Amino acid sequence: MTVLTTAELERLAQADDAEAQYALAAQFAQAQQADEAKYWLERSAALGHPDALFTLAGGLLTASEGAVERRPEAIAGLREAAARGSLAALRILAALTAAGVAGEGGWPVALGMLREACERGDAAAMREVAALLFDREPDDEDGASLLANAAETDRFAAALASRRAHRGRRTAKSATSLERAFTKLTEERDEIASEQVSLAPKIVRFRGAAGIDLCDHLAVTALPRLRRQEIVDPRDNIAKPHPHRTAWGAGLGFGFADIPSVFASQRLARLARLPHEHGEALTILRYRPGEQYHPHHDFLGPNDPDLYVHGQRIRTALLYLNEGFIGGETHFLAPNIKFAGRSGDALVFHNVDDAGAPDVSARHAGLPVLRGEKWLASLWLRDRPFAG
Ligand SMILES: O=C(O)CCC(=O)C(=O)O
Repeated sequence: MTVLTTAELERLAQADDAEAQYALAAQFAQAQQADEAKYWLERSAALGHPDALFTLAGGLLTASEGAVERRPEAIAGLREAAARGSLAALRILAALTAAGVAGEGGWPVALGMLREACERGDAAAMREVAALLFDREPDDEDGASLLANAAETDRFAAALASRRAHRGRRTAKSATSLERAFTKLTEERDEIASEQVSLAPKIVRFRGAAGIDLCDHLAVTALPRLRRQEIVDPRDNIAKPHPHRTAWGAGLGFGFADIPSVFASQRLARLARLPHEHGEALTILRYRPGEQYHPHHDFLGPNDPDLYVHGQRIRTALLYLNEGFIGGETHFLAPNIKFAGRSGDALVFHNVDDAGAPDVSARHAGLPVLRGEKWLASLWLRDRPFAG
């Protein structure tokens, strides 16, 4: 492989070589020269470079400001990137379609896109399909084969396969049938049984709400994006790190959503008996020893401006992604209820009473982890569709 010098790249980029423009943009981005990176990315995208189109669209989806307003533009960019061959764009479009924010068709259309990505050899798409198949049947042969294929080139798939091996589950190549795999994904599922834990506050537990492979998928893919969690400072409404909330987490907003995270978040919304559109971004949390979430309410107080913008946070759904750690229970203070979920268990609680008023009895904490790591997916749900 010939490695071009920056001067050679610049000469080619000036001569409208889209590949060189994209490579130059990457060099500037790495050197933290954001304006130059943006300039070359935009020129490369204007010439139809699929990765440049994808990077620009992804940037719009994850922007800290204006992401909602510019979502249609981002989706149009993803569509163009996908049409020009970006499988990453096709995969995100599948997730956004399943989430109902990128056109009509929902899951059937989303699965069609994911299947196309698999047919075109996309390892990440194969890994995502495997997570859904294992959620139905942990020993699914097509899932095992897709994950084994994906693990050859995809580091997340390799990590997931090794976790499966650790649990004594096979991940081996066999004759995969995408037709059979995708047919299984459209079959009806049994309802997940619920158990009332408490009436005041209203807390409901669901055993085995998600398969362990799906839980692992959420944790493993979130790992590189974890950052210290923050709390909104009521004095200036700016989120900041705070000693009351020391876990690390990653919000899976639309720019970071994938098919398994949309699937998990829709399942949690269903268990909470609210439309998925009411959910905020699913957040993956990791607590290491000593980390905790001090006692707090999830409802928004009357002085919180967000209450008037996005509505009340009426329910919380937690999915426990692992087990085996010591400490770290979810603790409701009065009545005194401590909950240590097993991998795949979910807990749903109401933050408001039947009249919609804040329910102070739902005050809860994530107790400090004493040994090991606790992994959790958390979904806060509003009283109206959450605009993001
Ligand atoms: O970590 C826990 O068990 C509780 C998490 C929590 O309090 C929340 O997400 O609101």
